[in-house]
Amino acid sequence: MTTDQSAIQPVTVPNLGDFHDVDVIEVLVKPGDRVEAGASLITLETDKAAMDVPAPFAGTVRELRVKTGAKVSQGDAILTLETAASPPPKTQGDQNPPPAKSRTAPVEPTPAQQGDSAASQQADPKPAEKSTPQLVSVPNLGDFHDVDIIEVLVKSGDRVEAGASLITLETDKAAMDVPAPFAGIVRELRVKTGAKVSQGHAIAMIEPSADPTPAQPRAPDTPPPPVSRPDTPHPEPARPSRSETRSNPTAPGTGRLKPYAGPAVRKLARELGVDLARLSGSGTRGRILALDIQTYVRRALEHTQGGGMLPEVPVYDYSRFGEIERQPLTRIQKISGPRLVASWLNIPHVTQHDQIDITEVDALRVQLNQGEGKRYGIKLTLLPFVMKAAVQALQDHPVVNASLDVAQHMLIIKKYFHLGFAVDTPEGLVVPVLRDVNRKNLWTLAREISTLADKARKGALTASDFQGGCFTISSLGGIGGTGFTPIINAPEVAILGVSRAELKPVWREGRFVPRLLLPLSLSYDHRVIDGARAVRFTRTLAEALERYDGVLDPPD
Ligand code: CAO
Repeated sequence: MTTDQSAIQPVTVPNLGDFHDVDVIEVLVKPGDRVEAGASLITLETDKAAMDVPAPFAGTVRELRVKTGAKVSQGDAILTLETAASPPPKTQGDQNPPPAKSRTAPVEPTPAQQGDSAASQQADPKPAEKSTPQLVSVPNLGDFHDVDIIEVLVKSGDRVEAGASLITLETDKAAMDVPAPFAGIVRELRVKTGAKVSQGHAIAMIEPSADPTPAQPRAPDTPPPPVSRPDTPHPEPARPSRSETRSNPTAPGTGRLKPYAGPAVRKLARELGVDLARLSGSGTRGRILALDIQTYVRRALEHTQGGGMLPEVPVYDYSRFGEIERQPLTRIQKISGPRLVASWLNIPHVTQHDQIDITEVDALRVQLNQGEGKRYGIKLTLLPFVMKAAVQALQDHPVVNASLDVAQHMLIIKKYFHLGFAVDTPEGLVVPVLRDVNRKNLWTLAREISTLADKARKGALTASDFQGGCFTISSLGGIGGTGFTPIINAPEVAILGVSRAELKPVWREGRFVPRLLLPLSLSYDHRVIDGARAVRFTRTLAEALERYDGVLDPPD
């Protein structure tokens, strides 16, 4: 649907010189996108070069007629552009616009047309003078002057093919390469990274080669197309039109490694401080795409958050010292590893050890197991008792039932009591969450612990089973040990480690008496909890177990 002020124009593939059936490696726009004149629409690639096809005029993309992976030749439909009707689109050589092409497609300048302009700005590669160095200068840059050179891609002595990028220029709107207008050897460089150049500025003296590489995507007898449409009145393409030599692994002719990426991608890399040489491109023939940079940055961040800024632990070839077996980490280990590292590195951990006299409460536990336990078919271990006591301590010390919002300088205190508990599974450690422990009695807790632990060992826990925890208990008492340093299950602020209860002689009223002592290890976030609070917390927990009446109280 068009208004009388607008028209829908087809845009087709321009003259590609000797090339036919060229791969479309990227479609850069979609229906509905508004594009400026000169904005790249698609990227084409031969085995020697990649080039963007620019929008011949500003407009809104209405219908796409190509797909990534398609092969196109001159005249093939790319898309239709709806444009405000009146002004004819600017074309190459806009100072003298060819009237016949003003509004009909193909209206974009062909590479040959573009090259004409470039040729006028650059050396004329006269074969007869191939041994005489020719001056190559900056082509027409449209409205741009004093443009930054952000990269000099060749050095004196380099052999370059026609179309190989010599320098990369960058304005605040676009990045563009200046290609070699002919093949040859760089005899003298006349620019440096950081310099500012305008049209006509000398770039290099290049001695034309006796054996120019013919297979460049350019029209015969013209230099490769300029990198950005020099006469585009508003050269603000998101991805500027350009021609680019393929440069992976080696930029043709330059004899040096140069990442294979377009100027827009290179610009993005520069902005993010990414060294493109470290990336492998996922595009056709290894071309580096913006997505590759995003993925690289994301991984780098994850790595950093996981300790990447620390000196790395070396990995040796251990087989030099004896027989080894390589065992892949389990899925759970792969997930939990970075989280443990994040917690360990981000939280200043302190571990407070204590021991609790559970002689009476354990006797009660045995008694309950022999009575109701048998009737219900449930066996009480110490864990549900510890959970109930932990809730009492959390209620008395709310800062322990909290999470820290570092950015907002806030402590978020939770009024609910969902406790995580570590379960040892063949695949690794998992921490399901038992909800509303304050509202459940010992038997319910024992049953739910058993159900969740079974689920965990079968790998059947769902996402909701892991969510919402306030405080974690890691009980190794069934296995042994006298104390350990549990790692806080961030973003919680404390974790309680429980070791094996042991019968020990305790001095009481002038004599040693045998008492069952349960070792506890509370690791806490020292930004939130100080040592006195931590000891008070474990003391409250101890008293709740020692008095055990509270533990058996009916649920809240
Ligand atoms: N002291 C002495 N005995 C203890 C005890 C303690 N602190 N805790 C448990 N026991 C006893 C139990 O009473 C039970 O005895 P019986 O076999 O005589 O009945 C036995 O040890 C085994 O208990 P359990 O471990 O099966 O049950 P639980 O409720 O104590 O624990 C669960 C359940 C799921 C937490 C536990 O099985 C588990 O997986 N623990 C591992 C946690 C872990 O790996 N933490 C590491 C974190 S840091 O890497």
